[in-house]
Amino acid sequence: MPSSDVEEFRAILASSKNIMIVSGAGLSAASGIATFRGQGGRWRKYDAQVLATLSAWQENQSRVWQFFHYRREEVRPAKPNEGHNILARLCLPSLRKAIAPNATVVTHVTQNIDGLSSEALRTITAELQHSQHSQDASFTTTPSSQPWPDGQIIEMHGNLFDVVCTAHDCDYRAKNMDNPICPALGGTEVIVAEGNVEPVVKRADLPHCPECTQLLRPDVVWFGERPKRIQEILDIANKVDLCLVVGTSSLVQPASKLPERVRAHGGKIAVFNMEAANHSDEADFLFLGSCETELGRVLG
Ligand code: BJW
Ligand code: ZN
Repeated sequence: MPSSDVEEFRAILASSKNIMIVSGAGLSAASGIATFRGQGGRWRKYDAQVLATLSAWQENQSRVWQFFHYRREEVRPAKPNEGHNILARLCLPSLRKAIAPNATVVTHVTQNIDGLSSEALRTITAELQHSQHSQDASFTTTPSSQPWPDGQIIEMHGNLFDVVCTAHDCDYRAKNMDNPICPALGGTEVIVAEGNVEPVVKRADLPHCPECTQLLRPDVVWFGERPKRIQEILDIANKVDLCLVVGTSSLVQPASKLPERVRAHGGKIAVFNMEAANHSDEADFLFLGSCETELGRVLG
């Protein structure tokens, strides 16, 4: 049975050299973002899981773009919560010294596409730079471009504000913060569309590539697609001696398999979740409760 002994956990944390955090939608719940499988895991009459597929996209690009436009507008005003902030502090050497003095690398692999973990890290780093803590001052967070060990946050399922061209012979990919992303989607986020009545946005009015004019899609990872930087993530998991699994149902591969990989070479697993989730009985530690409060209580 997993332990919930805080002192025992802190001793493991203090001796760990390589630490990995694997987070999911529960981490952003306190920021007002709906989880995938909990209450709010539906949009209009659709299951979010069904819309996060290539076949949903192929069947109805207007609907899938409206879903992602809705989620961009949900996330836009959201702010990182205490859970994001605590994990960001764990990623920064000068701020983790007291609790993880032996850690040389802490990598946060998030399944979330809301960008809030990166925002927390950026904000705390800027505060550090401002107060001239030179040890961390060279740290920058350009999330998806930095190789390990410097890129401490990996958004393995992409980011809501990234777009990619769907043309096979075009490699256009960009950050897009436009509000709305195109005029035709503006306002569709407030339409509930009961029954079969839903707005149809013509293909020509959806976001298009500025380089080749083909359709753009959100640069997120749908079922059946290869997660971002997956080889790098697997290499990290092969080396870490402590893995914190935070706010994820651990139902989606390959994220759900990362703890198993850590355990295979003797690494420890600590789960932080509102309730016992998939695989949590195999963990070394289980801290039940909301992660924004439990992370603070347990990590100190
Ligand atoms: C709190 C809390 C609080 C709440 N505090 N806790 C059979 C057929 C077809 C495919 C497969 C198959 N079997 C396996 C597969 C593979 C498939 C898969 O796993 N499917 C399963 C569902 C069966 N996986 C894939 O296809 C992946 N790709 C892949 O495997 O490629 C092959 C490959 C592997 C390795 C190397 C190379 C190649 C891709 C998966 C992509 C997932 N995409 C989505 C959508 C992203 C875009 C979008 O958001 O729209 O990602 S699906 C969705 O699930 C989203 C999430 O990131 C992901 C995980 O969800 P998460 O974060 O765990 O959220 P919830 O809602 O499930 O859980 C929230 C948890 O928080 C709960 O436990 C709560 O209790 C808790 N909680 N409040 C603490 N305050
Ligand atoms: Zn293009």
